[in-house]
Amino acid sequence: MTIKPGLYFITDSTLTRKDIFSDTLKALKAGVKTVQYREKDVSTLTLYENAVRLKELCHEYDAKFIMNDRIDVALAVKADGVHLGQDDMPLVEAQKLCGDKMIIGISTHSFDQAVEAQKSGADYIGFGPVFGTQTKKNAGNARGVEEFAEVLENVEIPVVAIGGVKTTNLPDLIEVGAKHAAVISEVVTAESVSTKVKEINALFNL
Ligand code: TZP
Ligand code: MG
Repeated sequence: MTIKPGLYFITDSTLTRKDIFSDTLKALKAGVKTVQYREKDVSTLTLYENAVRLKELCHEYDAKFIMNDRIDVALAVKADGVHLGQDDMPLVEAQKLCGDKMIIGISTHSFDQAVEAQKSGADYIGFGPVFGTQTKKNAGNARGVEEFAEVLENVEIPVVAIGGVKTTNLPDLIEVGAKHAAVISEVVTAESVSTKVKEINALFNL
């Protein structure tokens, strides 16, 4: 089980013009099929309660709900998946905890990490930052389109481009074969979340 092509929407409660629920609903109505709940500075109780609400919304629109960082919250709310960084729970332990029904995505920041994550059984990977971004603290150097293309050529599982992706540079990624992109600021700061989501998915011919 893995994720569908197109925009992989990630919530951001600090950048949103309104709130994560309103953004998620608009993104779902505009056709998004994967939503990640990413939240860094709230209590576990708030994370859990928000995750319950977001998962319900996603399932109303036949979309997958992915919990960022926290396997415990993902399991508690029966999320469709969990997304783990290089410093989160090791993939092999996550697989034991989550079983084979949950999607496990891994953040990767180099060609070697991408190949390793696939070898270890990730269901998909995030790769980036492909371009410069202010959204993630310490995101590291932009990896560029060339390295992203190399990853696509050598990895069979879905590769989600992330970091500074915008409607203006997404065509460059699609040209080298991108089928998935995760976008935060360009979507949640847009005047219309719905219009932006549709623009992005239209670039993927969706
Ligand atoms: N991981 C790598 S870059 C990034 C994350 C979570 C932030 C992407 O946000 P934006 O606003 O689309 O650049
Ligand atoms: Mg993480």
